[in-house]
Amino acid sequence: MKIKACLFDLDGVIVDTAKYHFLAWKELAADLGFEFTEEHNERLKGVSRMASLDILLGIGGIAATKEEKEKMAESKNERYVSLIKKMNPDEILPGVLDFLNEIKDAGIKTAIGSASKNAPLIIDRLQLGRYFDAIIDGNNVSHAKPHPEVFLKGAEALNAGASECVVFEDAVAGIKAAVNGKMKCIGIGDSKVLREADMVIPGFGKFNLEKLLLL
Ligand code: B16
Ligand code: MG
Repeated sequence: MKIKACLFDLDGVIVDTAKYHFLAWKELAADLGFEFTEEHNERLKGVSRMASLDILLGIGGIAATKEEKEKMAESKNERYVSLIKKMNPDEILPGVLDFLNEIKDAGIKTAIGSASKNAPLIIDRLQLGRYFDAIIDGNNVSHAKPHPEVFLKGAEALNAGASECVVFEDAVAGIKAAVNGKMKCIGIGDSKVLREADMVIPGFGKFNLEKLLLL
């Protein structure tokens, strides 16, 4: 295929922010009087903030009004932001920078396609701004993954057609979003979980442009 653009999910692909989400959700759950485990946290990957809160409240068996939920989400986000503010470029996942440099040199356009409303702050903390031609995140979309909106907007911003894009995703909902957008998709993680991806890699460590072009 002719690749004009690569669209990258953020958490789990470029950086592991799931550990910070976990700490912040765990504190909220403790305030509410129940334990939130790492296993529970797996269910929140790639899921929007409010949908994540609904899952967490379901685990705790807690009912809340819309106003209460908004306060809880705000307090979780304050904790989360205080953690990600301390991030630095050393936290970029292995192989990511080499791969970004390689595809930029080859003239391939790049965009972030993330559910996170904090994506601009994270990109700034990681000093990755110059590597991305567009950032589409939770602030720019009205439909969460598996709806393809975030990737379709990314393609549009890069002036690329869906058939010219490759999506990099770590979450099942994100892979489905790429499939729904009729885009090729490379899963980051376990091929038994990310079944709908066109190719699955454990990370960018041993990945390069030559392998991308095999798609
Ligand atoms: P925020 P991604 C997602 O990022 C995370 O995987 C998910 O756990 C989080 O709830 C979501 O962003 C929203 O994040 O609360 O910062 O808006 O994987 O889509 O880059
Ligand atoms: Mg992700």
